[in-house]
Amino acid sequence: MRLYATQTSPYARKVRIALQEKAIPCTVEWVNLRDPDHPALTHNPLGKIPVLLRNDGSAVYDSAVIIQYLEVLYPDPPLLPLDPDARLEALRIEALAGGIMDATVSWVLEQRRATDCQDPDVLQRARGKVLAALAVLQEETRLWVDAATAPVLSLAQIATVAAVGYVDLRAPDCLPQFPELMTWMHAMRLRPSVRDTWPQ
Ligand SMILES: N[C@@H](CCC(=O)N[C@@H](CS)C(=O)NCC(=O)O)C(=O)O
Repeated sequence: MRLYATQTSPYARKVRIALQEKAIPCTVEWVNLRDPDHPALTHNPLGKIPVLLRNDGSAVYDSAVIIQYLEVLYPDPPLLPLDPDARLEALRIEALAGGIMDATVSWVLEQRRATDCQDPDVLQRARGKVLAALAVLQEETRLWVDAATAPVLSLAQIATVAAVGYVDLRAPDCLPQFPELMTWMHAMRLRPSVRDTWPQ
């Protein structure tokens, strides 16, 4: 299998951590999203990464679908609980973390516009979403004190690491008001799958 990714994409990082946690062999190919002919475009008409290319040549996207595919193909060790309520809860946290990624990307794109073209409402709304969702994730991490040394990370934890890591990269001033979340993230750096995928 081959994964098209960039080193900073939080969506791709979620998949990269899952691959490493499950010890699934996969070649990672870095993509330059500014290249109008980048290879992921051949497989995903939206031109977005991550894209997982299966050995039969078919493609799987987006990150949530790729994780579900990996979970079916390699059920051991599981990233999701079997209990329906616990499973739903994990998927909710994955969606919340995905929302942080989306809102941070919107904030970054708006910031990159010329100052006089930036819409303060867009900036404020995006930042408000990030802060509100980080507060919820901080509550979740209180239950995950042993995650750094657990046998395997859960999908909820993986998605949290990817989302908070991306905020740390792009909007680090959002984080100091969440000291427990930052402490948890710091501890998670001990884990090879987290350390090896740290955005550069
Ligand atoms: N919902 C998608 C989002 C993927 C996404 O937006 N990826 C960004 C990189 S961080 C991308 O490929 N952007 C290029 C583009 O939109 O053309 C997922 O979870 O995979």
